[in-house]
Amino acid sequence: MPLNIVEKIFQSHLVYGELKAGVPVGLKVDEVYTQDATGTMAWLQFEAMKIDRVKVPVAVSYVDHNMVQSNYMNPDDHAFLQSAAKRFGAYFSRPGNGICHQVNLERFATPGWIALGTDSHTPTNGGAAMLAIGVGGLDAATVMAGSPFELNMPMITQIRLSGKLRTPYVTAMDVILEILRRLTVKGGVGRIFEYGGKGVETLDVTERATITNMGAELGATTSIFPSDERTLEFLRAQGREAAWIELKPDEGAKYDKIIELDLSAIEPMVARPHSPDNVVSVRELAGTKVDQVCIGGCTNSSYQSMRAVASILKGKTVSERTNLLINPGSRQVYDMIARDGSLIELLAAGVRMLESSCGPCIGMGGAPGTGQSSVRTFNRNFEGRSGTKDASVYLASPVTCAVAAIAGEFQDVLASALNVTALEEPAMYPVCDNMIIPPSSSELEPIIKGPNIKEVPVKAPLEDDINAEVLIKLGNNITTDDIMPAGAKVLPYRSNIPAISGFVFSNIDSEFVKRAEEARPKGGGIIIGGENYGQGSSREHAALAPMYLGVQAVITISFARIHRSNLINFGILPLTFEDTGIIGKINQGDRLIIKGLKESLANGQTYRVEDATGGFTFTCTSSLNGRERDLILMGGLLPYTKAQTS
Ligand code: MIC
Ligand code: SF4
Repeated sequence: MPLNIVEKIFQSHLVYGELKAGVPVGLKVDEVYTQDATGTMAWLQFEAMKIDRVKVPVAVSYVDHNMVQSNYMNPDDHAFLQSAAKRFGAYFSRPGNGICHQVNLERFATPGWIALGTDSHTPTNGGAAMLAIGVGGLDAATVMAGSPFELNMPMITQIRLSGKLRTPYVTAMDVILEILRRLTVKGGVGRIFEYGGKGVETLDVTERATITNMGAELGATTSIFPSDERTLEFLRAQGREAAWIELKPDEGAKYDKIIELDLSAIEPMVARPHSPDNVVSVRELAGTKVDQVCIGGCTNSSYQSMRAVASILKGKTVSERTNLLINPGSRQVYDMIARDGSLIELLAAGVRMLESSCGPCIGMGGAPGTGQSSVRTFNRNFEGRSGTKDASVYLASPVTCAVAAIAGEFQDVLASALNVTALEEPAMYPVCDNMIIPPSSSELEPIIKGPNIKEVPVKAPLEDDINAEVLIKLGNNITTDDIMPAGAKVLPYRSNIPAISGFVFSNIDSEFVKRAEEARPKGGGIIIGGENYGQGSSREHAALAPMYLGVQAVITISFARIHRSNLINFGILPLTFEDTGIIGKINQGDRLIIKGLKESLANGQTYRVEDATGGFTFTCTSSLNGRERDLILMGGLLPYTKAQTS
């Protein structure tokens, strides 16, 4: 049977299951990587499993998010991660070396391999034909401990590219913004996007990586490009030619759906506040004032992008009403713009250069002023994520951003006379891995834990009844940033669940935590959500902290993939409404009673829910597979793994 690329990779890594959409499959994983904001939990959980060394061929621990060192907490986390990497046999990418996805693409991405990363933008590596999936920290820890990775086989959609981008005006960022405009933030749920068609060869690996990076915003499990001559060029330029294999779909390979996209018809696009799918053409925004511009991050940090920006800014000055911040995604890219003189051009134009880290993308510095607008080459513009609640954040390409920075407002990029150096893939990147500490051979390394690093809390096994209060009722597309905010104030508590729990829903409802704490001794709480609940980041804190606050179940219309897994991993029951019409009748503060949970879990997964306050009943369902059912029964993945290994 002819296979597509995704099926080929799944087939060669299959431990159990069948390649049929919706069926659970177990996969052998080649690489696991973590970043600091999610990695401390992952490595604490790995430590709790009492395994000596990681059992995957490659494990890498990156430090890129929590870089502002306003007190001891973030540097303590970095020291912990470095010591854990040494102790357990992982590479350690030191702070300053760059953002995990950019560095992984440069130094580790391998066509045909499977990678898991504790960050939702792990699919960036799909630009180099690696099947790379974002997961929660506990899933990563379990796989590093030797388990296969289990997921329900996604549907595979082909995006068939034709034509050629109108470079330098139109870039890969505009391609993914156009796809988001068409498909929305729910369009990829349960799917993998495989790119194909003649247009593929017109894009180099870093352009492909921009597209697969932001496939995360479609809700997709991952996105992947073929491995071809362009992939070989990239790997050769990174000194990693030996990692190349050709990877193409077989003639006649099947997809559940095919979407046609003509690259030559795409124009410069912008996502408006506060969602990455709120996309319009930049023409429609021409003249809108821009107070801040940020370029870089893990979506648009290639050398080619930085060079294009520098050439637009050369000899000009950033508008006096605008601040321009640049965080190149890796030290390699920084190195290149320093060597070729771009850095001088940027500084001379008035750019504020930041270190190679996530920075303003996650509210670690670079917050806009009150009510200001910020246009960024990043991938998310959720309300409040920039660190400023009433800021208006837009997402656009590096070219659109550079033009806006000079003008102090959006400009019709296609109509501007740009002096852009459009670059081809460099023949050789300056490869230097001195900031990546290789796995040590010592198993006796001490693990360093600062006072802010606390034990991971564990839930008790499932009881037969839930009798809990509706703590909050929410709409559609609630993000994990809404549930568990990030930013310079909250992120340093990522290793301290009791402390970070104090911030759950704090951007939406400052009374939530108080209500949850009051409800905890009285049976705990329930969250009511809408469609695509938990979209966005992979942070398991958005499940772990509510669990710590006594949340027993979340009832929604539908869940985003990673968050659903995280809820199950921490023993919170994910339920969906059978009839969504009932949602209007449920109120915050209502007492919901669900009896006979174990019986329902074993037989049919249908639950009768009594709203004791409203005096009515309704039905919910769950769609847990066998393993997920066991996890819920035992209180989550940690107790489950302990039971299996003891
Ligand atoms: C993000 O972009 O939201 C993050 C911060 O990188 C997260 C991970 C985290 O919350 O630590 C992600 O994308 O998964
Ligand atoms: Fe970092 Fe932003 Fe990329 Fe997340 S999306 S990994 S915060 S640069």
